Amino acid sequence: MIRRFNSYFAATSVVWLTLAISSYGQTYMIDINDADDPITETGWTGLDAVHSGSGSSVLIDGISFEIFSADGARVRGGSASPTPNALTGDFVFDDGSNQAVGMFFGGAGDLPRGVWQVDVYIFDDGSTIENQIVGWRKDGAETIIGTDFLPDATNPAATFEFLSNGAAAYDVFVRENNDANRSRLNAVALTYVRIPEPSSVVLLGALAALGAMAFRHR
Ligand SMILES: [Ca+2]
Ligand SMILES: [Ca+2]
Ligand SMILES: [Ca+2]
Ligand SMILES: [Ca+2]
Repeated sequence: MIRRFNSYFAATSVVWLTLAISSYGQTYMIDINDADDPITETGWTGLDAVHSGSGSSVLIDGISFEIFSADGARVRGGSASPTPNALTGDFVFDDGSNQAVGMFFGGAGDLPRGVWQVDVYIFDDGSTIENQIVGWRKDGAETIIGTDFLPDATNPAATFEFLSNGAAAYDVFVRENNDANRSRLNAVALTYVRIPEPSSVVLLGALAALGAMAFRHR
């Protein structure tokens, strides 16, 4: 009876680990473009956002990465010579006091359980945008990472991690925090960086069960 339980436990644990490990290192690199004049950075997936309005999206691995609360999208310098480059030269924006722009990481349960790293690109070569609030939401509940992230022409303006429980809906947002009243979101990289903590328990259990099976088969 115990042996049967161990075999079952090992088999299910190995399946679970395979699923977890297959997701490990997965990166979604999304370059937000202006749909009227799109240019996508090499190696990135383009999200062509409407020039005026909100709600544009791109579907990857069944996850809909969707822009929310944007006034629209712009490309500085045009697609032929975006400034400063094809990644941060284009963006979605929302102007006005306390306005925010963000990106949904799919709907409820779409983002696999685990620790995810988010790289947020914020820049506008055509206007002064100053410091920004950056945060993420779980089913609409905000967690603020910081309130004074500065725009950066080439590197992520903010990088942070959050834990997905595999059931809720998650998103990232950028909100203006200065007198310029301008929020910008140029690109987002989302990377599965760690197997969830409980997996170490599962792993030990699987190894113990496999060890028992090996011992039994000698
Ligand atoms: Ca972009
Ligand atoms: Ca682009
Ligand atoms: Ca607005
Ligand atoms: Ca303001």
